[in-house]
Amino acid sequence: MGSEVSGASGGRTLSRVVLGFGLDGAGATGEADEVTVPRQIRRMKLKICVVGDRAVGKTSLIQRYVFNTFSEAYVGTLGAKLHLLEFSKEIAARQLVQADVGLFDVMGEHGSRDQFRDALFWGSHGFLAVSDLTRPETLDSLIEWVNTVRSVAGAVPYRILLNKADLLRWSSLDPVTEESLSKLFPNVPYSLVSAKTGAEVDRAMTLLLEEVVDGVLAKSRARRAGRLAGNRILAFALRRGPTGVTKNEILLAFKDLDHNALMREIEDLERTGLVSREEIGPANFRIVLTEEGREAASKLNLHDHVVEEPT
Ligand SMILES: Nc1nc2c(ncn2[C@@H]2O[C@H](COP(=O)(O)OP(=O)(O)O)[C@@H](O)[C@H]2O)c(=O)[nH]1
Ligand SMILES: [Mg+2]
Repeated sequence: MGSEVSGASGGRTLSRVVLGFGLDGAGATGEADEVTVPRQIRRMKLKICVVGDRAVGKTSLIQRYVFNTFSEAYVGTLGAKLHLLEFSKEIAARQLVQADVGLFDVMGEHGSRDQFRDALFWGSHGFLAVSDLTRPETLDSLIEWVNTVRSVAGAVPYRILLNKADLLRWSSLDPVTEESLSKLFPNVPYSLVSAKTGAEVDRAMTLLLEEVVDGVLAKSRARRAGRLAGNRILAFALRRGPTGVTKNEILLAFKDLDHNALMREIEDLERTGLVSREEIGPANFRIVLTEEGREAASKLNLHDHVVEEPT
């Protein structure tokens, strides 16, 4: 199946900052004192797919978003086409997220979707599910697209785009579409868009990307918290020496942490050979640092990981 890449390597740089942080702009005015310098830049790479039946307007929406153009001609997409762009979001005072976004324009055939689902959707961080407002059946079949992408990529965020809003007689949704939406996609955000006029296209994409970025940040926060918990357990066990610590003591000492996450951390410490575990009674165990664990624990900066001993 065909696959094309457009982007910096294609001669034309498709660099696009959607939510401008103002670095370039401020620099260009020469007003150095107005330049806001981010204290921290967090980079990430995101894969976003655009899915939906043939001719709903996936390619047109991407063309509108990336190049700000539109064509009436229908040229079916072969395989998948990749566009590279940039997205920035200020997440806190002087904290900037800079995402390299790979936007995948996926061919709308059900056959290729099902045959190449893993290759197409693996690693997606989010997706746009597009239907054609003038063909209600394209909204009904969207549920299959959603299920297919999520079966490969997991429960990633997505947004429904109801395209060709310019062809609607009224500016709001008809009751039938509204009912399908709430039945098939309860609580899923959606936008009425038009690739032809450009209405709402930028906003819809920005909202999805913001949700995706927030999700990625939340995941990495959880991972960091997990690592920290692992370190705290190591530090705790180091102080105990050969006596080790029991599960119940750990649970008492780390009341602020989620029980399951704590158990996962202990399992990881055991799997990586840092602690050895001995069952004591039906629902309790004791962990003792291995030599490797002692070495790892003594390298930790224990002042950063103060543990409240149970009293
Ligand atoms: N009136 C109108 N036509 C559209 C719109 N978006 C796409 N089209 C037309 O619908 C046809 C299919 O669009 P395309 O982007 O190729 O669909 P894809 O198969 O989903 O990629 C083309 O003839 C487009 O010009 C829109 O917002 N309004
Ligand atoms: Mg297409």
